[in-house]
Amino acid sequence: MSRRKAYLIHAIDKSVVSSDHPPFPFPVLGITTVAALFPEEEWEVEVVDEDLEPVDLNREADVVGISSLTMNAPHAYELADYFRSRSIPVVMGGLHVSNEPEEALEHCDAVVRGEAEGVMPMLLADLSAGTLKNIYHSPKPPPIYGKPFARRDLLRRHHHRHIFAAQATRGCPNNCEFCSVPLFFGYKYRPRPVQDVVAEIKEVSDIYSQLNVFFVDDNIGGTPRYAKELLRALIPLKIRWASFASLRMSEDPELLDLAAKSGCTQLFVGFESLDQLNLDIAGKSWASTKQFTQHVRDFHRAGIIVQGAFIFGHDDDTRDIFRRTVDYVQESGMEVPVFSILTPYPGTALRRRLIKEGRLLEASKDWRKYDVGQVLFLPALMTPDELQEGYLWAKKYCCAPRSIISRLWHAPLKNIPLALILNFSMWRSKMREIHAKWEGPLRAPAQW
Ligand code: B12
Ligand code: SF4
Repeated sequence: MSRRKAYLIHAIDKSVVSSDHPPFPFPVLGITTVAALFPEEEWEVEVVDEDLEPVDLNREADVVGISSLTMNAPHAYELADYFRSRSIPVVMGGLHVSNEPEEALEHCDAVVRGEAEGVMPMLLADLSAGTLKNIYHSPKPPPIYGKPFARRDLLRRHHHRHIFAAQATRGCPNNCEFCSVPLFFGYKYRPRPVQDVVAEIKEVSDIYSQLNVFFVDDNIGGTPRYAKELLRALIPLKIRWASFASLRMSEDPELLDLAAKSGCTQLFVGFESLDQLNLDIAGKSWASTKQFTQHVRDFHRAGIIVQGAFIFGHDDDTRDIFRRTVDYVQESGMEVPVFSILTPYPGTALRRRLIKEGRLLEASKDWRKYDVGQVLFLPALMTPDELQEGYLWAKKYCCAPRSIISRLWHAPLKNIPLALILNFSMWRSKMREIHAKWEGPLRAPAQW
């Protein structure tokens, strides 16, 4: 019996200028994880990542699956409309459509809300029987152990040249007001068995002399006991790795030591704001701004580069927040600052609050603007223009070669070569965004 064909698309709207994108294609894990849920004996699966190649609109398929983030949703809907007009059933999944299923169903036949693992067998059976339902939703977060592993083999070779994407845990018990992760992946860390993670990495570690792994976990140190077990198991693999971590990770010297020994080079850490009231409003009162510098020092003591994330536009932000944040990151020794504008993503408590307060702007109706670099709501203590310009100014200032050099002056010597590469490799995408949106000067306006 010939196998049926699935055409799976990681939708990217190339007309949207988002920043902070790595200068190489990212080996996406969402759509390749979904691909692995199609039994190989029944399905021939093809994956296309629009970041790298266009969708083949003439492709024959028995089903088209589309994954998209919020900013790519309108484009993903165009693709869905097109394939549907060719009478091919279209299934959509991912964070955006999970929060906006009714909107998505105007363009596709079925929406998978939440993680795909729990519902794909039923969806595929219904598809075969011609009884596809509109919505598939697993009542509980599905188990994430054992095989099948993500079908990375379906991506282009070029995807794997720079980085190997892996995931050890899903979910997050923190409840930051602006974040879409906990509602989607659950309010608890769900770790995969260490042997699964190691087996997956081992499958490729023999091919590359130096494997760079990016753990897409939201907080790699979130469950210290599990994290320590994982990191001990990673040591013999001699990889280099990076991930996201919370400030708390720096308070556990044993964890930091194991991270360094297992090859951790850099961690992306959410500082969010220099203003304690903002952290409290955002549901992050467990973090203390007074400890920020100590956290940076602790990561540095382990030889780990800090990519520090700050969000502008919190309710207690006044016009001086841009200057203060820039001064802080330049002096703190953190190697790579990452700035964004508070963004009311669907499904977040922030969005619900701003709607209740009548503060969403007209621009918020355009999903393409959800690239974390545009003002979509009325800030409390400044105008939307001030927020937009302040964000772009801060970004431009920290991107300037002389700012990079002076910032790294305060960083540990050992971190400098990689830190230079990281700063300059993101430089192009950051400058592209700045030039597309703003032509203001590098000097801060006097009123800041
Ligand atoms: C790795 C990562 C990246 C990578 C790769 C992006 C990608 N789409 O894979 C890079 C660095 C490129 C990136 C960029 C950006 N990112 Co990002 N990223 C992540 C991160 C940390 C992990 C993604 C991941 O691999 N998850 C693991 C996989 C297994 O999960 P998944 O993709 O959701 O897929 C599962 C389900 O959703 C479902 N599913 C998904 N697709 C489909 C399709 C079908 C047909 C079906 C049935 C099911 C299904 O099944 C999968 C298995 O269960 C997430 C945080 C997170 N926890 O998800 C943020 C996240 C996705 N990113 C986010 C943002 C905002 C961005 C940027 C805008 C940031 C910026 N400054 O520019 C850009 C956008 C780039 C673009 N043009 O699209 C937000 C998205 C919010 C939203 N609602 O859109 C997130 C959630 C972070 C956050 N805390 O808010 N990102
Ligand atoms: S921002 Fe990070 S710590 Fe906060 S809820 Fe989202 S994933 Fe968790």
